[in-house]
Amino acid sequence: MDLKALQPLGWKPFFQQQIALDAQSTIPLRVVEVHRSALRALGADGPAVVEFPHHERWSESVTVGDWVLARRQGTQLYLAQVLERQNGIYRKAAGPEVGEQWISANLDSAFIVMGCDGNFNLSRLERYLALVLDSQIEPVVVLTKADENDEAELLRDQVPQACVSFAVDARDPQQTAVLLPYLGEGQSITLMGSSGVGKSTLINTFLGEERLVTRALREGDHRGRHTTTSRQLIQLPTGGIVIDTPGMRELQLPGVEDGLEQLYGDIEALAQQCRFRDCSHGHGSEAGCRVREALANGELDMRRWENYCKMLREQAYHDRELKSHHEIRARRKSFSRGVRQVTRFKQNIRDTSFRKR
Ligand SMILES: Nc1nc2c(ncn2[C@@H]2O[C@H](COP(=O)(O)OP(=O)(O)OP(=O)(O)O)[C@@H](O)[C@H]2O)c(=O)[nH]1
Ligand SMILES: [Mg+2]
Ligand SMILES: [Zn+2]
Repeated sequence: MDLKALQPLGWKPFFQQQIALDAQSTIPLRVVEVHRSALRALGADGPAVVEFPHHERWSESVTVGDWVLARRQGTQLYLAQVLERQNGIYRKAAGPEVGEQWISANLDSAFIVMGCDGNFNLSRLERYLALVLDSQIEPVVVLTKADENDEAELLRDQVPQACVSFAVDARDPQQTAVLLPYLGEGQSITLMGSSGVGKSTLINTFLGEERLVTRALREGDHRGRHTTTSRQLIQLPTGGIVIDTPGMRELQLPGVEDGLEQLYGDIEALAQQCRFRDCSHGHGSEAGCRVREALANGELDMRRWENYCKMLREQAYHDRELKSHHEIRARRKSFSRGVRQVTRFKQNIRDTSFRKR
């Protein structure tokens, strides 16, 4: 098996370790697109179609960017195994379904794409950041349509300091060249963001051709219409591997406590400094509450604080929803951090939201 030939597709020692020495009969492939009964994939010998064995519902356990092992039977390839993911992004399943839905797997970075044309929203950006940081993937904030807003750089100034960010015209290869360091050989990237922000446009610019369908200008701001309808992995001339995704109308967060901790560590520290032991740091908190003090003197931004509280409440709701459906599973990460310490403050916020319902 020529595993070197897989490196441009993002093959790493992490996957290598999972292959048994006697696995000569299976073929490693990277998932490009998942369909109901089969998937499209790329391997050392180019593109391939891999069928799902008919008695199993594979389409739920495999996602774009996964590495799989396939077995040849006659002229067909059949899925034999999905290799453990190094990381992945998933979200709370949309609609009445309870659970989590994988979006993409095995990534080096995630481009969070927002348009400077009115799509830019800091609270939504923080939701995406919490999700991406939680997955231990490097977030890269890409503000598109910089050509439509003279103050694009001012929007960029609002992006949390710790994140790299760029403001570009997604159609202009000279401007998008700043993103090339993320698109080198074997590097995997996903693009996420609302519909119409220019995710597919960016990929076309990287490709140097109009390969992906983008929203026609005459359709204007057609709300609710997604131009890209399914997730797909694409190899770039620069050697990078990008996953295009359909725009999300609403990002429902799964469990992202690690991500929140990374994004709002300063707030959690402030809350811990509060001298009142059972403080909820809410509007009615006693004078002397450390968080209220920071909000009053401008040390802490009210919008950011409220967005953080909102996400914490969602975490509590999501946990209970999963529990009530007996669906709490071991978190599907290879780097489980064990039982996390829940601060008294977080517990308070949870208790408050319990009472509300
Ligand atoms: N002026 C300008 N237009 C842009 C830019 N980026 C994208 N567009 C336009 O915005 C529209 C939407 O772009 P798409 O690439 O289809 O958006 P998308 O994010 O892939 O949308 P979905 O596939 O629905 O999720 C197209 O008409 C693009 O030409 C930009 O940086 N500047
Ligand atoms: Mg698209
Ligand atoms: Zn307090």
